Amino acid sequence: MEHSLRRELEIIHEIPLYWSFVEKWAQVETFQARPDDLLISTYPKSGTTWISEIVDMIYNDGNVEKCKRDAIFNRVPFMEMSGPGFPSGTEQLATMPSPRLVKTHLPTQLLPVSFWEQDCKMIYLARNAKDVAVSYYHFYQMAKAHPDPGTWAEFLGKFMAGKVAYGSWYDHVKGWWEKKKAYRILYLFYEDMKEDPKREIEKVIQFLGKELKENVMNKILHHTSFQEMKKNPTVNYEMMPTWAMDHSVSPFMRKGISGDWKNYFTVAQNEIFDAHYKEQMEGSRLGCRMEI
Ligand code: PPS
Repeated sequence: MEHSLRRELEIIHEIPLYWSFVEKWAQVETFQARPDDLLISTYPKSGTTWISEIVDMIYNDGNVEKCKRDAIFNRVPFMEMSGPGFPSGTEQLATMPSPRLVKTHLPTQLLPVSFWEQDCKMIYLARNAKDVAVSYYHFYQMAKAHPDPGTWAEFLGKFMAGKVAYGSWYDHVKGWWEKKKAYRILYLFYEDMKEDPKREIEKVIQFLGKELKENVMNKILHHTSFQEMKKNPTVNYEMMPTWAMDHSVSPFMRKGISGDWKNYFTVAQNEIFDAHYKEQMEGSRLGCRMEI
C-alpha cells in the first residue's frame, strides 16, 4: 500500500482531492441517491463522526448494541471515498438497504445531482475555521492519504489558501449555507453542540420527524459524549488499519473541544487569519463562534 500513501492531492472541478477519489470520480458523479437517504455533510474535521453516531443512535432508538454492529465507516459510508484496500463508498452504498445514512465532505457544486433531484434531507455541520485548521493539521499527520502537512505555519497557509483536501473552508460553509434556502438542510454548528448537545439533538430529532422518549435521549447523550466515543472502537477509527491511520502519531479522537486553536496560533498568525477571514466571509450572514 506504500505507493498509495502521502501522494500529492489532485484537482477535480477546481477542488484538491485525494488521487484515489479522483480516479473513481465517474462513480461519484453518477451516484444514485434515494429519496429517503439522509446526507450528513461537513467540511473535514467538523464533527462528522459525532453527528453520524448521534443520527445512527436516533435511527436505532438509542440501542447501543445495534450501533456497535459495525464501524461507523460501514454504518455511514463515506460516499466519495475510494482507495486501494477498501470498498468504495458508492459500492458500499449500492448494496445497503434503505434508509441509508450517507457521509460526504463535498462542496455543494461537487455533490452528485441526484441528491438535489431526490430532495433528500441533509444535515450540515459546521465548525469554526481555526479549530478545523488545528484538527486538520493533526489529521494530516496521522492519516496517510494526505500529503505531508509540513510545519504548522506551512499548513495554516495552505488551509487559508484552500490548498488542502476539499479546498476552501470558507467556500464550503458559505456554499452549504446558501443551499439551505432552497433545500431540506438542517445547518448545525459544532460549538452549539458542545454548548448544549441536548438542544441540538432535539433539533435533529424534529428535523427527522421522529419522537424519542427522555430515557432514549439520555442514552444518546451519554453514548455520544467525547469520553465515550474516544473509547468506543466502532467510532474512534481504531478499526482502520494502522498503515492508513496511525493513532500513535495523533489519535482520531484527539481533544474534542472548542478553542484549542489558542494553543497553536501565534498572535501574528491570529491577526493575519482574522483579517483574511473577514475578507473571505464578507457579505455572508453566516457566523461561527471561535470559542464557547
Ligand atoms: S473526519 O475525518 O473529517 O470525518 O473527522 P470529523 O469526525 O469530522 O472530526 C473529528 C473531530 O471531531 C472531534 N469529535 C468530537 N468532539 C466532541 N464530541 C464528540 N463526541 C466527538 N467525536 C469526535 C474529534 O476529536 C476531532 O476534533 P479534534 O479537535 O481533532 O479533537
